[in-house]
Amino acid sequence: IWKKHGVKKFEDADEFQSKFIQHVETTLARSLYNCDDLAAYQATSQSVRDNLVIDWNKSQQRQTARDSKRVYYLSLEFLMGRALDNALINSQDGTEEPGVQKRERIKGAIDQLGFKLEDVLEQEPDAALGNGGLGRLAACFIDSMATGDYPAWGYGLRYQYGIFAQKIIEGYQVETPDYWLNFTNPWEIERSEIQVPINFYGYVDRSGSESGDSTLSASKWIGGERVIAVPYDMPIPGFKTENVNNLRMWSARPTTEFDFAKFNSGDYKNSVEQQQRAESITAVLYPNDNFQEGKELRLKQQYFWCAASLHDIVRRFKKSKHSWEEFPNQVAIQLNDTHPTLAIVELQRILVDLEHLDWHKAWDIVTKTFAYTNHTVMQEALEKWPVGLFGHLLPRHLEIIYDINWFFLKFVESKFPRDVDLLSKVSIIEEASQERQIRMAFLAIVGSHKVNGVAELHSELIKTTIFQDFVKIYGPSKFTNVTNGITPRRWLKQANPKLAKLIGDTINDPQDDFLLNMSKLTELAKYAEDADFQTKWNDVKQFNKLRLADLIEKLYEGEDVINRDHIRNTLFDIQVKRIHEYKRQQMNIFGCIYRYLSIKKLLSEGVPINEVEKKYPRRVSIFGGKSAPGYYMAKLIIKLINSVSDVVNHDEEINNILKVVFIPDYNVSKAETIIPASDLSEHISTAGTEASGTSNMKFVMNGGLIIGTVDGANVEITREVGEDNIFLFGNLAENVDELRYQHQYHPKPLPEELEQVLQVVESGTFDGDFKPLVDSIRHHGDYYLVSDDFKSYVQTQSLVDDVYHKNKKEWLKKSILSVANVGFFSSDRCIQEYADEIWNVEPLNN
Ligand code: 26Y
Repeated sequence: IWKKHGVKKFEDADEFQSKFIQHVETTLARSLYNCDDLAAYQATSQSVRDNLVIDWNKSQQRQTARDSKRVYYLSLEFLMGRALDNALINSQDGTEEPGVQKRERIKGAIDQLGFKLEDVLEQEPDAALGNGGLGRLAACFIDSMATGDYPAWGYGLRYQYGIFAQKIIEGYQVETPDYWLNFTNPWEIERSEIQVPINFYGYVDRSGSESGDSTLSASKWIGGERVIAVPYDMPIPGFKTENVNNLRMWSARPTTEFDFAKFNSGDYKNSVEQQQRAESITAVLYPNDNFQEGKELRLKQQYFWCAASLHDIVRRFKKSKHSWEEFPNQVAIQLNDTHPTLAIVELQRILVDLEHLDWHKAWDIVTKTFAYTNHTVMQEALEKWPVGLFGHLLPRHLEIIYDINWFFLKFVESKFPRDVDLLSKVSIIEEASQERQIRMAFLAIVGSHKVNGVAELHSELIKTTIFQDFVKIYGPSKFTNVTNGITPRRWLKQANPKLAKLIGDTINDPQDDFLLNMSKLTELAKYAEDADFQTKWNDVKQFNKLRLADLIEKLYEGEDVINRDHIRNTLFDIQVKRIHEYKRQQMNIFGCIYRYLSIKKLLSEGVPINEVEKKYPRRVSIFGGKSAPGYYMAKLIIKLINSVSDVVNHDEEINNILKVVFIPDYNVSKAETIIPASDLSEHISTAGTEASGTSNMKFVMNGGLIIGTVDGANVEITREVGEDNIFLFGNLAENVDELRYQHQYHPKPLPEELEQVLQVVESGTFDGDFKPLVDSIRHHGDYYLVSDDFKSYVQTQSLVDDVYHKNKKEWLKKSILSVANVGFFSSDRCIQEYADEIWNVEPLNN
């Protein structure tokens, strides 16, 4: 009977339409007469989701039946953006008649129903459950794991509020809550039949243990507060495969347990309030990027999520009836930074306290299971938890950490006898500060079998700086590099359909195989100097620049910021990313000010504007990005950009040859419009501070050139695209320490270019008080070395002008060659490296 009534996927436009109408009339309980764009989005999504769920069920059954090793990617952030267009693109399966892709047929079907696909797609709110690079990396990875047919799940938290929405009021950032679940989310499947109890606080009861007071053998943790974890699943479709993976996100709920003590004391109201507090655990994403705060609720989030995920993983493992020794052959767990490090401790607790395994046997299983990815070398971003706070919330876990540390230090001592200095340097417990702190990165290293950085330079840096002692202890083979990547489905096909089409047409690949096999792009190289092809290439860029001009006009409420008449010879210079001193948006805006002053100077000397334009050709400098709400200096940088924008954009004398634009509320869906429009993008961090960067890869994949420092993945981008095709400048990482020392002990006058700029900023030309920003350079050691790199930055910008405006053919050639050689940065390559080098898993073919 089950077979006879089996559900079927819609296959063509006609079947899609009947699904759509069915969802409008039943799921949404509306009629076609009151179906607006939002309802059309909901009905389309429900219909597409039905298809996904059918494949999802098959994939999960297959993964279970094959009993193969599974990968679990633990990340506190998944910056997914929108799901619908991605699902439509990924539904393309290669069986279509040539030239008519599935997405195009759905588009036609929606058209017939009286809607426009573009408008329908715009209805979807971004799933903005992440801050920046780390969260977006997790999103690209699950796309590639699904596409590569890996049996892999993501585990995260279902925050009710994602990263705040940014408003700009009088030039300042103002944060407003992102209640993204306002309308029901068609992409999630609530699994309320699964309820995992999670405990906090309480005490450890060792009265029942055989060895009396030993913490090493099974101990009983009596929790003092209990909440329930309920999973919400999001299907993750692969491209050109029927494989659909799962992203499981936990939500906190109160228990239905009855608190007799409170009830008896007549404290009904309080017992309800305590229950309500449960929900606060998954209420909001912490908006800090690369900066740790040590808040108890954050630790609570981390444990809630690790405990729920491990419970789930262990339950699934137990169903397979393998022995515990088999666990690392069946399960690989990747830790996205130290945020999920508690999972290491929780697995050890499960094995020792609940499953009664011997400590060492358990620890062997744990370390073979976990691997840790580091994303930063900056001290302020490394997680540490005060022992007091930690032990109060998780008393048993603190004991286990002490025991892990004890055995670790014993091992170190046996290898390096009497090196007391070394012991205190590598101890998981830091004793130096007033209060003892748990160093989560050290715990993650000790509990993992592999540690990786995210770009070559960064992976070398962690070995020689923050983790050098661990290289000495474990040897270099525990440390490896996996250079980051991005998914070409979203960042090429979805964001830039015109470029994807031109590429497909040119290399004779109508079914977009290049999106799976990016080495095919190298065929573009032979057209790099072809005049005809260059024209088409340039036309795509112009189209995308107009699309961005429309977005900016909308955000500036009709103000015509970008002059469309000159768009063809206006260079779009873009820096979009989180605002951070180390990313040096301040250097970029100082560069804009310098350019503005230079233009004004020529004009004041009586040089006619058309002559000035020859020296300073048309440029729009575009900024976007959020600052952490409590990051004073970053917020001041945002204000300066907006104040400069105000002055420059309204100065009629300069005749629009320079514009400065701040795009509010930068997010994934805006990135999809912004990135394809860039001629030039800025990746100008102080050398040695940006672990990798991933937007650099996105810009290159869309035919933009880079101005950048020798930092993060810029190094490998240079290797891949060739040093003629990137504008590098500035000091090298190896010189940073020395330069900082010089600033402290032998300060020199600032370079005249920067001196000029700072004086104008100090003079009050731009609205706001920027003293702290200026002082950080003049008087506080210029930690990010703006003064050391400013001159070469300005010079390199003028080189950019020359190539773009005097040798457009050369520029286009660079652009085409860059795309031809960008294939290495596909996250498919990256996931294959993780699978081969770290997880030891194979794709599951149908
Ligand atoms: C401790 C906590 C508050 C915290 C929260 C978020 C710490 C760090 C972060 C986020 C870090 C992050 O996004 N790092 C970025 O990861 C990208 C992916 O590997 C890199 O490309 C990028 O260089 C790095 O800054």
